[in-house]
Amino acid sequence: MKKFLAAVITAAMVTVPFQAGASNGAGDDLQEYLVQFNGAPANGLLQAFGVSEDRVLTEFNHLDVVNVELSEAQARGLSNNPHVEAVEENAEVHALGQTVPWGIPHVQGTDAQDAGYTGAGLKVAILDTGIEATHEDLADNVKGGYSVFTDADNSDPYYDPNGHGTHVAGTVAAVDNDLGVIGVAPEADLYAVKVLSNAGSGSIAGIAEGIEWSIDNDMDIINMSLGASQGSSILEQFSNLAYDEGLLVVAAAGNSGNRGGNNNTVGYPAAYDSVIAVAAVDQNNNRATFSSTGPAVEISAPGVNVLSTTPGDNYASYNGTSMASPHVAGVAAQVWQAKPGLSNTELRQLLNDTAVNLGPAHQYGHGLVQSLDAINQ
Ligand SMILES: [Ca+2]
Ligand SMILES: [Ca+2]
Repeated sequence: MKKFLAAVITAAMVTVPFQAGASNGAGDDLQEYLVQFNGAPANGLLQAFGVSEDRVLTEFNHLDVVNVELSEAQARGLSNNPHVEAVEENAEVHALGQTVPWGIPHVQGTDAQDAGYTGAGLKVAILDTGIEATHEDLADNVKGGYSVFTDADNSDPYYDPNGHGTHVAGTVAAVDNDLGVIGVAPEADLYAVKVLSNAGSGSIAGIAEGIEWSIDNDMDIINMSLGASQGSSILEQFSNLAYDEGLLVVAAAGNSGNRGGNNNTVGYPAAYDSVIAVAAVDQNNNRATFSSTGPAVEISAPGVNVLSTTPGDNYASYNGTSMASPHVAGVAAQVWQAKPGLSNTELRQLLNDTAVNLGPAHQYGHGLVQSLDAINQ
């Protein structure tokens, strides 16, 4: 006990000259610090440093810690005192904030955003299971929608219990805010065109109807993260029609690839000439083993561990060429915003020309889509 007292007195004595130098008056900038003591009575020690009681904002019970306003000199002095365990600035803590999914910078989406290209003014139709339009990270960008279904469970394009369409939409245009994720083109307009039921299935007629709606409602880009292994001449004609009308039509290549990457499995509508078939790569630019291959593969984008929006204000990572296709749709929105004079065929050519070659064309097409390189070309 005696030793303890002596120590405190020493501390107090050390402080005196220090106090003289550092004015405690109004001119001193005070800042909040968390100070942890190692057994010495906090009040006595603080007083010794010229810190009055009213500057103690919080005294904690479970740890010997106070939150206190100090000048920088006082903080320094306390931190050198043997009875003080720690002196830390009471730093501001923010909500965890927005996560940038790896695929967004991977396609230079972030670089293009930094250059001012956010997809603003571009209309992207998401032909899918719908979009949860109330989602906290999508609501600002969902501008319209349509369902090809008439039954009660599926007639609302903004109801997406399946989650597939909501996930795809987030990769295109999740909002740039302080929560959730961010899309490639965070200011593009999203349209929920529900052509797949809550169970995730649809028909040629439904997709055709969704394409027709997209043409009639002046969409710029159609994303179809869907496909069938069998073609349909009617579906091809509708795809061609959209392309002839000036829309850019992007679709998932399919998830029927094999380990060797040597089969011919690109699905429809992706395989049609009028539609861009998008293959999936991982973070190391390796083809996802599920990614369909064949001469129809046109371009590649991230499709493994893709974090995006899911119903219920949630977020999850999915795999699939379904996740790759919206990266290309988002890049297309950015590039088209930068170069509004391009036709859809010119835009498509530019995306292919500026993609980074990744390997065999039947696996990667022209390679990894790159937004800023296309913009700067
Ligand atoms: Ca966000
Ligand atoms: Ca094609």
